[in-house]
Amino acid sequence: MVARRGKLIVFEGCDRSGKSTQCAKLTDRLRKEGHKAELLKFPDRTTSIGLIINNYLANKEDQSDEVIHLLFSANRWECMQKMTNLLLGGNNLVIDRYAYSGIAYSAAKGMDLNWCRQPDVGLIKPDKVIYMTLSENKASERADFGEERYEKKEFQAKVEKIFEQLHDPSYWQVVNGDGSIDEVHQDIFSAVSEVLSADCGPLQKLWT
Ligand code: FDM
Ligand code: MG
Repeated sequence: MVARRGKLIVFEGCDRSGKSTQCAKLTDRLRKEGHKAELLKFPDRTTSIGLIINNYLANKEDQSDEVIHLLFSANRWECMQKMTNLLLGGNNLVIDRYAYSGIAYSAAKGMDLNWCRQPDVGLIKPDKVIYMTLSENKASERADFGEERYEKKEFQAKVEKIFEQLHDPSYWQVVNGDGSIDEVHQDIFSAVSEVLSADCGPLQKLWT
């Protein structure tokens, strides 16, 4: 019998919504419960494309909006073979940001949303997107933004608007990130448990 494939769980949301903390907690929990799980993150700053992205985000290097958009997408494409192998090998993948961030952050600059979507058409489609929200109140209680490009309140509000446009209720789950780390984790874990026990069929391609 062929082993069941792993599930692709993507976390999305604005900066400071708690994605990275929750991704790590979910991965730990899945492992403790006996599932195979790996944590990945985009951008993957360790590749040569990722290094250019890192310099761009750190404001050390400029790129045109189109070029940086395509590099973020290429940074996902360069990981597709590895992701396919892991999933088909029965590993569940937890991913901190994916193509939706790619579109949201670029379109928030005023770029055409449809143009922004094209380079990511055909990536592996997530089985579930956990979209984390945060109320204004809670956002202001959290530590200040860092120094990276995009870490500005007004820009994040635009990004949020685009995420709302991308929201697809057929496979997105909105999780309110206002609660304590453990409360939010519990919400996420129950949503993910359902996906893990479901038969999601073969891997699918995004937006095809
Ligand atoms: N970001 C992230 C993009 O602009 N496009 C993308 O495709 C991705 C994956 O990069 F501001 C932005 C979002 C964020 C920045 O992400 C770095 P992290 O999660 O803060 O490292
Ligand atoms: Mg950041």
